[in-house]
Amino acid sequence: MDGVSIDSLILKLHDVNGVKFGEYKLKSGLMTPIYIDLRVLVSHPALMNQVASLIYERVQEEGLQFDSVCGVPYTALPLATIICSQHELPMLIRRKEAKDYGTKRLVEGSFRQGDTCLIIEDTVTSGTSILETAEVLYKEGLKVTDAIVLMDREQGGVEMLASKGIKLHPIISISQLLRVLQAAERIDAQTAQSVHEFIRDNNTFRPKNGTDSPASKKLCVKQKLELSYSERAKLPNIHPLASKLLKIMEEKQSNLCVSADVTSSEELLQLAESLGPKICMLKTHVDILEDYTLAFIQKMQALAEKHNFLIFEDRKFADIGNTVKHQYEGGLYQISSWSHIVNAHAVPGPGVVKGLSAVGKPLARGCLLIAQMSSQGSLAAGEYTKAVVQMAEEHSDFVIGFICGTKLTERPEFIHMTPGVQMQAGGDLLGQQYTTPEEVIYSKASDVIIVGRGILAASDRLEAAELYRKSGWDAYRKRVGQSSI
Ligand code: 5BU
Repeated sequence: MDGVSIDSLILKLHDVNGVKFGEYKLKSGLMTPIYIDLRVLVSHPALMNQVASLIYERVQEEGLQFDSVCGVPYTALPLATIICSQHELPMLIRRKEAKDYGTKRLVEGSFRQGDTCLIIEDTVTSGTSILETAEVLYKEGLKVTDAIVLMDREQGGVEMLASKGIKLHPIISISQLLRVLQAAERIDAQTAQSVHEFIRDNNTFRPKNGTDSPASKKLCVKQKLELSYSERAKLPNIHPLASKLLKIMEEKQSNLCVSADVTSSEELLQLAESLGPKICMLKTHVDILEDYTLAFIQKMQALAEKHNFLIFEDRKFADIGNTVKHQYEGGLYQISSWSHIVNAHAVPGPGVVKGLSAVGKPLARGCLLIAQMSSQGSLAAGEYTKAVVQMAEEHSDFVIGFICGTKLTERPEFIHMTPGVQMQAGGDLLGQQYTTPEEVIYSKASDVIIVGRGILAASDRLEAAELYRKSGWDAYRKRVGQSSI
């Protein structure tokens, strides 16, 4: 499925009023700035066919195995019918209410106990409609492992269904929809922003921070409401590099990134060789090295391969797009040629991401936006941080996450990485502030701890790295409910 056909579909859905902006009241009484109503599709047969083809392409891309297909009544019912008819697939119909005569069946069609049924839906908010349909199918002895949805409002449906064992495959995300409509000047930046904010503030899956009682927090953990690193690695919209990182983390049981702030390349290579097995990522400040050479960086890349970690050059780009493009690609260090991940300040506006992306995207690199800093008095806070999150959402084809102190978005595709970590909370004399691995990963729900002097200043660096790895990993397991609390 290519981006062009999705983009054109989004514009057509907007043309036929399938997507509307304004003030709309939801069933729940909540006012929403975006209303998606795909019931209108039945009046547009060409569009209907296009949607059906995209859904079927997705089925093939994912290599889904199933015995029958069921559309969630009513909007997805004709979509399922078209797909099943065109590809000669058996279909099931779920009745909304059992008829009061005859067989009283809730599911029409032939099936065997233990058969797998694929669910198709037009729009997902919380995922409840899909779950309701799945529950009716379960009662009939059917299995449901996957569901495909045309439009995901990104309000927690993917996560909720995953927690119930159903993998949801969205075709269009609301962020993508907003991006395309804004690029085509169908909506302005302010409208896009208000929708982003609404979506962010109305996640149906997890109680909002601060409003949940300790008891409900505990319940969340117990019910394993949070996706594991490996589940997130498989999310349909995830950036390949974020997916790779999450897989490494799970495989090596490590959410530790060592900040290798040393000035000799020999020492850096020694660190990479000895700590390599303990870490998911090695962070560098290449410009503090006194003896940088091409041969050194090649050895570094070989060590990253050997020990399966990613390299993150903490370059903090912060200039106009055209300049950062040169800084990233050229000069003495040619960062883009060896660093899997770089970071950037959002201060210059989206141009900085566009400039970096022009170089990094073709190389399958990724970028972290600095949404918060660990240093005392940092100005990266409040509204600024929110704007950074929005910038990331609008460039999720290159931005894979954030440098931050706490989890900033419920979108599980984004990686949160936190510096300023030591076993003892505290700070240094130049404004650095430290938090513990447990606090960062468990309480603040970040994903990766970045540790420099906590390890570098230890008499036994390997032993210290293992301590941080274990502490970060235990906190993660506790968070996702893989260990007792
Ligand atoms: P420390 O020795 O663990 O304090 O090193 C922290 C590293 O993370 C160091 O390389 C900093 O440049 C880097 N860092 C940080 O400390 N705080 C931030 O907000 C950002 C980066 Br962004």
